[in-house]
Amino acid sequence: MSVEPRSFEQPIYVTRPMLPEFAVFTKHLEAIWQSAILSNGGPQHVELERRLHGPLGDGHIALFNNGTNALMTAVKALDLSGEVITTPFTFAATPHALAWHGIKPVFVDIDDSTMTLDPARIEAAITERTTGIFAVHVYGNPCNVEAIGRIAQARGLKVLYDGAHAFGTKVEGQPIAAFGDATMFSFHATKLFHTAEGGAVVMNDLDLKRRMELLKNFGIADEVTVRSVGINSKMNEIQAALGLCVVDLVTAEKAKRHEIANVYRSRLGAVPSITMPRQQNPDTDSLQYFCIRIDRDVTGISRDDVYNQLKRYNIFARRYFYPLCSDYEPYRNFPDSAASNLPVAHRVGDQVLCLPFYGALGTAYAERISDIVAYVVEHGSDEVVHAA
Ligand code: T4K
Repeated sequence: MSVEPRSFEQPIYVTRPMLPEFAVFTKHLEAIWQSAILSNGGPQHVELERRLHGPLGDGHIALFNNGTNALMTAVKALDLSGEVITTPFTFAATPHALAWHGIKPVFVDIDDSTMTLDPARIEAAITERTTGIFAVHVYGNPCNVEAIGRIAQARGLKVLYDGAHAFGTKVEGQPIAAFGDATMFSFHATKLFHTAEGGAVVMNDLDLKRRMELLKNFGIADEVTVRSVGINSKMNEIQAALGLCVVDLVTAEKAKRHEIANVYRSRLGAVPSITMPRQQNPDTDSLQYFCIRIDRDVTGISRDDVYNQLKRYNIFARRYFYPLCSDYEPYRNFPDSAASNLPVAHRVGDQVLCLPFYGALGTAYAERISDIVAYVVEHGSDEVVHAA
């Protein structure tokens, strides 16, 4: 392509939250106002928990005020301690949920195709202090749950999954939360399904669910009994009400995202140096992000060149997840954080670029974005002269 595409007049972000009709939301608000129940497991909370069994499966669901508190509560409820094996290719919340409890995250390299924890490298990282495996379904790509489950069982380890991006993901017909001891889902505004801020943990063990409920409410068992050192990480009624409105929109949103993915796929699939994510199926994948990879070795154009040039066209793509968590200040001096221990994660972290991906973007904008990405890759890091 030799004619330079036009810039966008307005900034285009990596995502925009799905919002229900305002009147639909205010109907729920009216009910909340009438009841004067604003938190602590009120009717909206109860109803949302019930509705989420559809996308999240039959496990026990505990709702939270955000995904990070959900993870921190799960780490405590699972009684993890010492060292826990995890991935460096994730959001800060993953290792922080361990370190906050004084647990050492042990970073293990990822698989190049799924970008999730590589089971072949887990065994070598297990020590007598290891109590669990904490893997992430990155972008909603399922981890190798069978292999991780086998290792955990053989070595007596707990398995916690960070499924922040995996709302509705299925593996061989089973909801992703069927695997491991517990799975966290984030309901942040940037997620496919959201409650502005929020999250959930899904688990199969009823005792674990009871512990989670206790811990998220100060450890209070009843008016006169505080059983454990808990925190306050409860989802409130306004969050739950928003969730009840948004959950009805998810299927249509996924269909729109699928069309956008097809546009990106068809327009960018043949661009040298760009690798597409695997084809996603709206029935079994979350369609949370559309993340391409740009291999500098092919054309000399780096991911950062493209990322920076896109901003000049008013496109704010994101480098999820760069830098790696193992390079963050609290973790970078760990022996396992050495780049030589994490070569795949470093390569992937240097290549990924999440393109704008949300239903309201529309296919016409996705076409324009694709043309700009292709143009930028073709013209490299040269100073691009912008059309008005
Ligand atoms: N584990 C993993 C693997 C995660 O990815 C995350 C969160 C967590 C755990 C923790 O879950 P939570 O505690 O957050 O529930 C965002 C989100 O804040 C974060 O939830 C998410 N992962 C992470 C991948 O992305 P930022 O710093 O990139 O977000 P921000 O504010 O730059 O938003 C990105 C774009 O989205 C903006 O440019 C515009 C748009 N946006 C954002 C918000 C908040 C909107 O249009 N409306 C909005 O309200 O972290």
